[in-house]
Amino acid sequence: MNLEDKDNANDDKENINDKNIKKICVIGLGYIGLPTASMLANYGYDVVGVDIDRDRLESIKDGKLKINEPGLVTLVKGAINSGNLKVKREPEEADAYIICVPTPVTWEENNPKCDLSYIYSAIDNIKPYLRDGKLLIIESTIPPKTTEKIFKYLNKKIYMAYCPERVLPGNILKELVENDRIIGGIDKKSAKLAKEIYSSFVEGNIYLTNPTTAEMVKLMENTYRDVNIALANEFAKICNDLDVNVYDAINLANKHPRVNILNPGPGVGGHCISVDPWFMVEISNNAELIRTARNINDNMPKYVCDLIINEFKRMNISNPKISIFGVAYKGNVEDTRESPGKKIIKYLISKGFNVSIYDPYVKTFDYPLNDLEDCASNSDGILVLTDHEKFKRFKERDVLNIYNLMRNKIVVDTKNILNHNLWKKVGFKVKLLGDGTSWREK
Ligand code: SAJ
Repeated sequence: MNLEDKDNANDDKENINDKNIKKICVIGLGYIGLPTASMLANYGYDVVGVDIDRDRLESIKDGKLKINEPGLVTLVKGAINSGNLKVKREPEEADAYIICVPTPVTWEENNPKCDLSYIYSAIDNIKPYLRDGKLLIIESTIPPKTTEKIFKYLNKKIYMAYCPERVLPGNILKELVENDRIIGGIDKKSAKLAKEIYSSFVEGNIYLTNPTTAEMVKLMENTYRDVNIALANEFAKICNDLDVNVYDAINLANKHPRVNILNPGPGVGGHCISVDPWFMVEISNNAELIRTARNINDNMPKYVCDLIINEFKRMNISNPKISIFGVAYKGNVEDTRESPGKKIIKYLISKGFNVSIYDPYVKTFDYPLNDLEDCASNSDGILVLTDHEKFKRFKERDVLNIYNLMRNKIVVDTKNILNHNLWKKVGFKVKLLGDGTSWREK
């Protein structure tokens, strides 16, 4: 249903002038809240960014961000220096409030559930300021119907909208401006007020709808990607049993005008795609394909480990040492949240492997990080888990150096990122996830 068709009693509230939104409070200064708050400040709004984490607030004030996102430091510094962005621990009086806090998945007896505790804590924090005519926007990913539930819970004559974030980590600033936005207003006026804010910096189209449709749209986008990746992963497993290279096959299949298969890998990480589809499973008994896809992707780390374990057994390697290349959840980012690497490392250690880790992009991790030489030294195999540009760009002398440091010379590429001909030329046995031929080469 389009909002234009919707007649809602909430429209009868006191009319506020569209230009009355001058001051905005953004709750949660993470990957989404900080760029959004800074962008709004740079576009002339008086913005108060709120976060419970004191260290994060200090780092923002000092311009030394914990988030490594291209262009973000400059954007934040500009916002702070302009005097339009102030960061604080507590919210304050404003015309509009935008909530950008995390919504992780929790498990209750094997059933997924969206943890809304951060949302409700933010809501309770701003409740005293949510007087008649104020605007409340939620950007965090939430299950369908949540906006309506919160509106009822607040029981106030406010304007409210759901406007899901849609940006890709690594390209946030560009996508924040260029992507289309969906705004689900609790009524027409709410949607229009929210649109007024976003249209200050968004160059894409802004579509208005109701909150439940907007919530569904967000989950559908990420679920579409998760299911597509699960399909690619299943194709990779099938190709592993055949003499077919899954990348050649996907490439050719994608020549069809209506086919667009994504790429396989060691699993799906990050805080979005690997989490959000569970909210569909939570709210509906009909989410069978979605549940299966999630399970396929969640089982990829185990599948990859079993490939390595079997290969090492076949090679009679005792006291194996494996070198993990890449623990970020995806290429060219330092973010390791929900990274498949974590599961893989844990599993291989439990199977008696000595594991060393190299990731030139990651600064802090759950396990010790090594430099390239230490990681490769006396190793029996390299397991590439992330499609970092740096891995693609290894020169012959780098590969030779790695070769000379290692005990056994096998490399398993789960992202099809290495220059295989180069690694083979140097003397490595190269195994590719999704290419059965490579696993049968002795
Ligand atoms: N991956 C594959 N195969 C692929 C593509 C990705 O295995 O072909 C893996 C990646 O390695 C990674 C995971 O999937 O582990 C997720 O990466 P991603 O690049 O697909 O997505 P995110 O999590 O970085 O960002 C996504 C984006 N969603 C969509 O493209 C539908 C982004 O636009 C959203 O704003 C973001 O989630 C979010 O916050 O929801």
